[in-house]
Amino acid sequence: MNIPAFALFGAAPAFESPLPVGQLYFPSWERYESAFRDIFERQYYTNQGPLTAQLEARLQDFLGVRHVICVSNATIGLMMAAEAMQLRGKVILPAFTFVASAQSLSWTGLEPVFCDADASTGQIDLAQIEALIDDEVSAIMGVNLWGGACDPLALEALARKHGLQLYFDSAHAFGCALGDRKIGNFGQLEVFSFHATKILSASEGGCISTNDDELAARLRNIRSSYGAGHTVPVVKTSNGRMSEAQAAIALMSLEDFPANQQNNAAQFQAYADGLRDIPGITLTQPGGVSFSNYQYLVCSIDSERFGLTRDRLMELLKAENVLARRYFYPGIHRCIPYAEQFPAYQSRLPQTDTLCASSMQLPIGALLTLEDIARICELLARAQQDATAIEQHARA
Ligand code: T4K
Repeated sequence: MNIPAFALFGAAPAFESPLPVGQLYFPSWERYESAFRDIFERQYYTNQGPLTAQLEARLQDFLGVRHVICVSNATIGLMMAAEAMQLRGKVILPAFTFVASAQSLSWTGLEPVFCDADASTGQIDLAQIEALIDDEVSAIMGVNLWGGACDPLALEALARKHGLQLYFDSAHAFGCALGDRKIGNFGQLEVFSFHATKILSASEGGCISTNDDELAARLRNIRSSYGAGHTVPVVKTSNGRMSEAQAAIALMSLEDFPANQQNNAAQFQAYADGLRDIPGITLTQPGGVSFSNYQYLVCSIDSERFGLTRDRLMELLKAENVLARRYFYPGIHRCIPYAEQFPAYQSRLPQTDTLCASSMQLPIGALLTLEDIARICELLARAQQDATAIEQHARA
């Protein structure tokens, strides 16, 4: 049998340099330099400076929300949120999310209650939440995944029915909307990430949005151990402040958001066209929203139909310099400390386990062109056609 013509077996890689997943949209060096010169001339670098204040005002406008509290990253934002909401006991959240969602609860002395996911969307399975509610549960944390949403309206109704608090980890959902209501306006508050891999980037950063004045005042006091300037007493403070350097990048990124969203949408469509006829690979559409940021390109691999496992395919792509990733892996219920603390979840979350075994994230964002995407899809089509030979040679 001929050796399949892939870099894994010695051919030249399809791409000269690595194509990472992650948005990585950054302003030009000239814009960056000019913004930083201003900061240095002002000699005011952090502690709620003028750029942070401007960013908060612009984000309030953009999201159509009463308060935005900028923070140093979304992980801190989630920890601050649980404290500000004065949650007690247990909080229900999906197991199919980034570990920071659950870790924010552990930091605040709360117990995560893991809910299974919907197999086709990856979002929390709404039908399974009610069975998890008991007297110790004080809140639900919805997670809006991959530029889609986890049906926030249905979650609001469910939380109301059971007298539970509700908030959202919207790290993936900046700029998404449901009709004329932007993500950022649901539940008591929402937390966004401005990590470099996200569409709105401060390199590191994030924000919390809320329409609740009291909660906003508490969050501002929790954000800073000093200098918050408000009068709402809180038990714990921290340092979740955003620096002026972060705010400067985020302001430029917000300006660029419409163009970057359009670029993502075009890239997503190019993947949809290129993957449509390949057996065993299904693109996950960002459902539950009327407007998506298309921040992630996630597909699921059916190894029977494709002919290769997801992990073999990732190995093949990596050799071609396409840095595909598992997303998420493993499910939080299998991560330390939860696997040891709550072993019963190992057999209770079959859809999460299936998603963890089959989901694959492909590059989308600033570093790619539509031609690159056509080449990635072509590689995937060839991999599917040559699957038997690839598997035999890889094993050998
Ligand atoms: N909730 C959810 C649902 C989340 O997904 C996240 C984070 C959070 C909460 C917490 O948000 P933050 O506290 O981070 O604001 C990444 C990101 O660090 C993280 O933001 C993201 N979600 C998580 C799912 O992924 P890593 O460690 O897997 O990414 P990393 O650094 O390996 O980057 C991905 C790819 O991009 C790599 O191929 C390398 C490349 N890259 C990355 C960076 C940062 C670059 O080429 N340049 C860069 O500057 O966590």
